[in-house]
Amino acid sequence: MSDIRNNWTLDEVREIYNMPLMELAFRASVVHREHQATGEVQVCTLLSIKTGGCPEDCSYCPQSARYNTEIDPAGLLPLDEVREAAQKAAESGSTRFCMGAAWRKVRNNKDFDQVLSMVSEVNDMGMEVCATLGMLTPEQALRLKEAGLTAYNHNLDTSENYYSRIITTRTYQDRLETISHVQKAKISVCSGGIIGLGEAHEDRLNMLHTLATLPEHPESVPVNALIAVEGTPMENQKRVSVWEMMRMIATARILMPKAMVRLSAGRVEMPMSEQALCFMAGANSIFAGEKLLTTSNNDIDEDKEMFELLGLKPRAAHKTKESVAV
Ligand code: SAM
Ligand code: DTB
Ligand code: SF4
Repeated sequence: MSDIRNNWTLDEVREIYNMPLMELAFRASVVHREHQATGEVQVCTLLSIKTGGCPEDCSYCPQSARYNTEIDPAGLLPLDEVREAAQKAAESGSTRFCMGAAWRKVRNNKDFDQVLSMVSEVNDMGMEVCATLGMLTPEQALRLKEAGLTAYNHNLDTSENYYSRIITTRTYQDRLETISHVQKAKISVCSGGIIGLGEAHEDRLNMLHTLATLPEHPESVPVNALIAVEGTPMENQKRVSVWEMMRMIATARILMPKAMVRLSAGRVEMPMSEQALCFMAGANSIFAGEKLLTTSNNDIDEDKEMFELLGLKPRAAHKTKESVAV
């Protein structure tokens, strides 16, 4: 049985990442069998609870106020709409509901109180609850935990070296600090990145090295392929290939055997055969539902058909007793 290690060296990560692809995928598959329920895929649904108008300059993001994209900025959604969306997601088989806000950081105001109510309502429905709201203080992380938050998404996005080429309004260290606050509050960390931003292979493997040497591995690792949105500085980037996605997913699986590795943004562009290759390489989670945050996602019926065809089944919600409402 392969060990869970937090002391991977960069050389080891590089060696794994650069293996011949078929060998890499096979090894990842072996690790997957040892540590995960094969055939089970976690199905998550996203909802943008506050859209657009973000002060940050993340060059991939259609929600940054600095770029001219087709997003209509909108304030925080009312609780009713969130409840309805979560109900619908649960009915269609999702077990994790993830709420995203286009904020730089959380502020202690009425909006945050309302987000806490959203978290607690979704938790009461028996779903795993995730949020992605930007930077958090240790106290805010504790309040989210108390409200029943299962996981917090905060992506590293790329390597420390390449970070300032993509985002200038915050640092890698800011990102790592929020992740640490989340871990200290005993909330599961969801953290991964995006490929296709013009980064080198060395940046990709450096990011995976950072994730795999955190004090605790993230509970989930989303691997996003850039969605090149018109109006953003990344609009002309070339689409990443399935081979690049497989390499990221398989390396993440080997480095972090217990993590849910999520085939995230970019899935909408992939035929079933390409998605199957990603599952074989160790992916075991997806975002389902009409939309990601602002961009369109795979058709729900096609996803159902794919699960049947590949013999996959949705994973049940995994919740600790104390976070399940009675
Ligand atoms: N504002 C918060 C933050 O940045 O942490 C939460 C929302 S933000 C939209 C969440 C994540 O979505 C980003 O970290 C990034 O990884 C991903 N994302 C945003 N735009 C994307 C795009 N065009 N293609 C792929 N992933 C994207
Ligand atoms: C993640 O890693 N990918 C999701 C979720 N975490 C928040 C977001 C993808 C966003 C894609 C662009 C959009 O729909 O706006
Ligand atoms: Fe804002 Fe998050 Fe988009 Fe960056 S990724 S612009 S912080 S919403």
